[in-house]
Amino acid sequence: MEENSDKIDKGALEEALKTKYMGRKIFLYEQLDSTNAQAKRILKGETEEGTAKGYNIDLQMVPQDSLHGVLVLTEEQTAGRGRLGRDWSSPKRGGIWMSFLLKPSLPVNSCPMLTLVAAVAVNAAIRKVTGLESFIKWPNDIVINGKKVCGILTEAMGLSNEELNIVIGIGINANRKEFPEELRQSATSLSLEKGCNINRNLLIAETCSSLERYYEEFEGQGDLSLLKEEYEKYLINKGKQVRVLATEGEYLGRAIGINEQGALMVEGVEKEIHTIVSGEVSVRGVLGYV
Ligand code: BTX
Repeated sequence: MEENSDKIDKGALEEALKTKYMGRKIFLYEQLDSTNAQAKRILKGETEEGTAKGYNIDLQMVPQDSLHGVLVLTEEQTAGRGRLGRDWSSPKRGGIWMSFLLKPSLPVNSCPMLTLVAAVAVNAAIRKVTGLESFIKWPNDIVINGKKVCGILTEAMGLSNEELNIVIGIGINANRKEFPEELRQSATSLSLEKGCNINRNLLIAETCSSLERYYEEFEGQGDLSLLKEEYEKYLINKGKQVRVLATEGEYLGRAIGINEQGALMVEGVEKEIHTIVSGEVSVRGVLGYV
């Protein structure tokens, strides 16, 4: 494993890529507000307005039909976003802040499942490239030793099935060594866990491969039935007591797995089964984050 890969390098990345379309067109920037926001601008053909600071290696208008699999990458985000308007800390270098643009042949209501597809894919890529024992915290986090190493934000654009576009934003704390005070208890990085820097170019390329593979399984099936086993194998919550934080209140239960649509199944104190749909609620461990 390379000790000191301090820059995302488009050449190295392309050399390592083994995909048909995922990440085959790369937009790489020194700094952006948010790769999800930039992916949407690319989709709308607004990129030449210069909203992104820094350099852009491959800035050209892209025909709409070739946008499937486009990868937007940056070394730093000034306004990285999490779910529900939360912030995502994305300092310069050290991280992998990226978004994939997809034009799925699936109905709009299947979009939330893509977050789980991406989680399986990133988890597999992290395990393969680093050898670290990462797990999935439902629905969208990758954790190592109980701390968050990656978050995923999936957004849909276009209201009809024909116009549907998806942006999958993935933030991985790769080689960063420090976190702001408020994240120290809950966040970690691959390099802190591994004890050495990891090769970000290899991890990005491997994420492209694994996302393409799992995405095709998902698209062929239209739900998560082919990925459920793999997702549950690495689901850190599985079999554990969880606290479900819903708008109507908080309750305890035991996470038993997911269904084919990606909802978390939680068994309540009276053995009743709750089907928890992502976006509506948060799930925590009884004593802490996982
Ligand atoms: P989330 O809403 O599940 O998690 C956001 C929460 O995670 C924050 O409120 C904070 O507590 C914590 N947090 C913030 N930054 C970090 C970090 N770097 N590491 C660990 N914990 C953190 C998760 O949302 C979805 C994040 C997606 C980020 C990617 S980066 C590329 C793309 N562009 C963009 O703007 N967002 C996505």
